[in-house]
Amino acid sequence: MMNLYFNPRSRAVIAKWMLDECGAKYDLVHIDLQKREHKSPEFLAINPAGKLPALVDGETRMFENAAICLYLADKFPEANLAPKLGDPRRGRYLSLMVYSTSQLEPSMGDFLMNLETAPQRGWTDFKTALDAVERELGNGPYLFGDWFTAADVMVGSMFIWMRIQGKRTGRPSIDAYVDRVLARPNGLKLG
Ligand SMILES: N[C@@H](CCC(=O)N[C@@H](CS)C(=O)NCC(=O)O)C(=O)O
Repeated sequence: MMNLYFNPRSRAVIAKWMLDECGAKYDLVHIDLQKREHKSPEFLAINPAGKLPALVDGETRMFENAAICLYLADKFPEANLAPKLGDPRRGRYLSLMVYSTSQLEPSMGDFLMNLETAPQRGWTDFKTALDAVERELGNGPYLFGDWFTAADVMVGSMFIWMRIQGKRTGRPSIDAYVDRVLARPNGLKLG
């Protein structure tokens, strides 16, 4: 059985959403952030960054949502959430997975905290990130057309995070996309 180290008020909800999309069986290990259980030596042995989520699957330990989602999509091929090895769409899929956390997440963080994004950073300003997502989404409904993939879990959850903070992007195609991913039966819920 897999263990997801979890707190409902953390980004661990992203990995949980992915597990549910996969139809995986797993146990939640509740981490009390107030008690700083995520900084304990036991937890740091799983995730040296001391952040949620973390996933343990037998001998495999994982941290970072993007890595966890990539791992789960490959572990549950029957859920059909990722282009397989050799599929030409795989490159764009891997790029979007990494982009979601390396550029979209920090640029959104800058925006939400009213920080300027210096061009020397490894990510763009949020307006440029929105342009990029709009372009990749095209007419949708998902990032790979009709096909819902793990890339929608990662990219979608970033915008759901923004909704939870009470903010919308103001880009009609992205806001409609967020409504769509929020409507998934196994998906994240606001509030
Ligand atoms: N990029 C990481 C972000 C993880 C992260 O920032 N987790 C936050 C919760 S939302 C955390 O554990 N914060 C507690 C802390 O840093 O003390 C991921 O996607 O896994």
